[in-house]
Amino acid sequence: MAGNRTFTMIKPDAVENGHIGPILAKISSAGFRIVAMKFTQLSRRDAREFYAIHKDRPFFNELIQFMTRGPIVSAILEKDNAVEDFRALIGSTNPQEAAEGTIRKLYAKDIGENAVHGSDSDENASIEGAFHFSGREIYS
Ligand code: 3AN
Repeated sequence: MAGNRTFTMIKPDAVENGHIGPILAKISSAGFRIVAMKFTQLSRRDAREFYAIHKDRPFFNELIQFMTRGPIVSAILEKDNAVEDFRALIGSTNPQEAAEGTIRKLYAKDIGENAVHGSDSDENASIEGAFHFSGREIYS
């Protein structure tokens, strides 16, 4: 059975461009409940650990530079079928391929600066949520 939580970040580009409010409104009106949230900034060490799976990809350094250049909003979201439904709400990694009305279509510039993160599996949602939040920061 699909899990009911996912993890997201509103990335530095979207924060810089004043899109926190509109993105949270889309998330809320799509039926997700926020169970943890913080405004924070990733250190280089945090970002390298969070994105360790991409460490051999050619865009890794660019990704770390981007994700640490300013503040982000990180959150854990709850909804039935959360991971899949949230991936649908944000759209394809490359905003040019994202469906109309998706968060990336509306707010992302390109495949690197793509406004939001969404976990790609229940297992990663759990790992990523625990990376950003301690137990007492998560509403239960
Ligand atoms: P998603 O965020 O849609 O799950 P992943 O996991 O393939 O996509 O990539 C993680 C992050 O790495 C992306 N959100 C994006 O910021 C960055 N990224 C992915 N592909 C590229 C690329 N070709 N060039 C630059 N950055 C990339």
